[in-house]
Amino acid sequence: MRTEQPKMIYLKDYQAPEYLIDETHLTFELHDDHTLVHAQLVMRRNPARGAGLPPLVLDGQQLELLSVSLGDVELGASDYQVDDSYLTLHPKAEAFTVDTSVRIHPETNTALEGLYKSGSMFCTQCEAEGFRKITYYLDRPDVMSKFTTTVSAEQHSYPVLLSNGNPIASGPGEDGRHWATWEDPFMKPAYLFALVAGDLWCVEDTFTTMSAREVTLRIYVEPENIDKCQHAMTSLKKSMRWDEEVYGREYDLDIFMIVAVNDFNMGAMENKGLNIFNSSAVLARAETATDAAHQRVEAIVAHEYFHNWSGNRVTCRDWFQLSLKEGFTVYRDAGFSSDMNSATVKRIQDVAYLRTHQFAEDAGPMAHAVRPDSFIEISNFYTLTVYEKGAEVVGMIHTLLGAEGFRKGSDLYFERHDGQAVTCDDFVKAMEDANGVDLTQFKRWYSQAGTPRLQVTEAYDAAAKTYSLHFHQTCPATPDKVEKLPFVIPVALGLIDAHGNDLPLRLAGETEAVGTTRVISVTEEDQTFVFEGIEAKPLPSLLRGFSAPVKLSFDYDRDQLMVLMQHDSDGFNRWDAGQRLAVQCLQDLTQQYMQNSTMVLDPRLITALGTVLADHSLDQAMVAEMLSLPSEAYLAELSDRAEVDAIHAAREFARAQIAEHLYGALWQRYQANRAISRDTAYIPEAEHFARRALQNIALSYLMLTAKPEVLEATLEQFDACDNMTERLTALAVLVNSRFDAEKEKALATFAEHFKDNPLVMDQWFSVQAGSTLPGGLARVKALMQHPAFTLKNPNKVRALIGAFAQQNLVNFHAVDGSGYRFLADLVIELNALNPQIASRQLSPLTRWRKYDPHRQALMRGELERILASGALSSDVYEVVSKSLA
Ligand code: B3K
Ligand code: ZN
Repeated sequence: MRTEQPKMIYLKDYQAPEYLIDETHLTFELHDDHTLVHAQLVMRRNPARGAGLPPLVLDGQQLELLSVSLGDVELGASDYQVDDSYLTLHPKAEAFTVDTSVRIHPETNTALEGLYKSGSMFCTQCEAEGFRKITYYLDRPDVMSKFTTTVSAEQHSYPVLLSNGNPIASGPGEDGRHWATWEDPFMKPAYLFALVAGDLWCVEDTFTTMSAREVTLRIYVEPENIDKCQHAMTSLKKSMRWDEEVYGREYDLDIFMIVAVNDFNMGAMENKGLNIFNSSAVLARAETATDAAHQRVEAIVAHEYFHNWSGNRVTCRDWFQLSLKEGFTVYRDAGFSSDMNSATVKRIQDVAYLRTHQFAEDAGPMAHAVRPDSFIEISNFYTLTVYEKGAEVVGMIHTLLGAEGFRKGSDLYFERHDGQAVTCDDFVKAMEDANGVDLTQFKRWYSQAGTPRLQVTEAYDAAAKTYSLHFHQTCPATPDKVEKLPFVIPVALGLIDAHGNDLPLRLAGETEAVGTTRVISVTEEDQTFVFEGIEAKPLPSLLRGFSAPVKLSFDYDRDQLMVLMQHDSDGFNRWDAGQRLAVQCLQDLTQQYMQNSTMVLDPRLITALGTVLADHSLDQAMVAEMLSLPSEAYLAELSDRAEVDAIHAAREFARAQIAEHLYGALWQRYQANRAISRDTAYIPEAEHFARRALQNIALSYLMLTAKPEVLEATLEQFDACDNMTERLTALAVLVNSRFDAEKEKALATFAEHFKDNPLVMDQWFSVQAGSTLPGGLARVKALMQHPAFTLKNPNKVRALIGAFAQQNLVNFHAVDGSGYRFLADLVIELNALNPQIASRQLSPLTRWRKYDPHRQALMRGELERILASGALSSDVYEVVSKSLA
């Protein structure tokens, strides 16, 4: 906990380090009640900082300093200064060694940062600034060093001792102990350091790289999970091949290891050669993990693997550049997932997520640029903006340069900066230099926060046969800046004729038409593009594939949206037209609810969805996506004032109407797909995901009718299926129904069967936390008393508290403020246990300005209560204080 007001750190204050650490030699002595860490740092003055020998200020927190030497001389207390955060030494020569010994307490570390224990195993999490909780160091990403690590521990409890790089020696020690030494030949910053010790089993495989080197692959897990590693291993091998084929990137060590741990603050961590994963991002098999979980494992394994180049070989100069590695790596993993599964469906899911959550972040008090200018606590900046919007920015560069140009740029980037710690500007510069283009204006995407709005209007001149599209761009003010300069917005578009066909596109000044999808760059506040040779007024299909992260508006009427839904040659825009139609219809219903008038759903939505459902030529995953109405959270994001009760009532009314009117078609597709599922062994592949996706969304609609035959089908699916995808949907459908006896029975059977599998119990908690039936908070509070629940495990917190506060809007926003009070109490408790998790859970309260005055006052009151609650971590302090500002 901080003792003084945390201070803001600014990008503009960046300075290269005063000293460098060429070599880092670490020795860990792990014990049950403490750990001793000895560090020998081979250091020198950074020549780039000029002459003189300023004080050497090493970062260090929560360390008990036992001894410190400079060269061969052990220092006395008057030779150095030490406080809560730093150890200051006074070097006498350009080059020298520093030796420190410290005692730390991983066994009581509940923040899960630095060295800590997850169950019986030791593990580390150092990014961003966790290494300073292990030893005194220059804990900043531009200090890169060659690491050698020796770990010693009691042999029986910790037979496996791992660190980065290659194993070079090991042997027995005294008193039943043993040791192992690892050497990492690649220079790396401290945030990529890792250590693991435990009683672990592993699944082993090999991969032959493009230059015919054989790499050993190992996935380490606790013995009971050894049967759940195959999917991750397959995903790893696919990722390694894909990165060679698509980016020309080869793996560089002789061994690549993944370790699964149960207590982890996020998804996974790309430590060099030794990735540490949340077990939820590794373990997957049919019986225990859903299709979504399988796809998440594949994507995260790929993401962390891809960091070996985008992040490790080329790393960040400072933490303001975080998107350099994260935005780019998300872009890379999305490309991989698109190639492994349905590209359109992947794009739809990513955009739905971005528009719902990142757009909300961009419109809230924590809004920041992809490359922020300042922060108090860097852990708070592992955000949707840095990751997902950052990936969109890289994607726009790809759109502007084309696939070949982009690859030239990425090749140059990796080659030019291998072994360096660089900036987002360096990334863009490589793209510019490889393609001879100027991206100066484009770079505003890195420095300006907020989601741009793009208003499009049309004009058709029948006599001249010209069709003009006018673009007007604006960007709302964000806490950091009011006035924004125009962005470069690549808009992929097409024009559709009366028969639903794409027209060839010829822009004014061109002699012939080029293609039917064109990317135009909107670079000014107001800009018009004229298409020639257009025989009749067309229907525009705008922002195909969501070519830029903007809010595009065009005055489509509902009939036009129905045409786009059926005929747009761009799959993404077909889906998006359906979403726009649904949003319009749901907004009508919301208004009707608020005015206390009878709700009437526009029959065109039902007709449109009926057409989709009847189209057997469409990818079934696409049908499932098109049948999914925009989420309550997205509808809330779209409105100036989020009327949660009205939004919920409107959406539930529409769902019930759809279920009633399309009952026959839904039932037919449900039964056909369930029959195939019944006869087919589970396979985690796209076509099977698609079948189950449609089957499951059909079932969730059907259950709204509460017909006995649907109940029977749900129970059959729950009991007889062989996989978690079908079982969990059946459970969720029951939990959201009024069949109380069946619901309780299913919940009990499920919990009894899976009580020893924490990841499955997480899903059991989530399904209940997400139920929008009345009484949500009481259910969540009761579940917190369940023996499988603990606030110390981040997955449990996310599964129960996160699902409730972030997905169960009607219950969380209960008008008496009970949901807010509950969350604030938890944040105060978590603040002392695990600041990163506390700060993440806060985010629903930060959006208080979106609600009615009564709720605003309640939410603000809770934020003020947190602020006044005593010693806050910098994580929680930053989010609360910025939200109240
Ligand atoms: N680089 C890590 C994130 C670390 C978060 C630290 N608070 C995982 C990833 O993005 O791959
Ligand atoms: Zn990452």
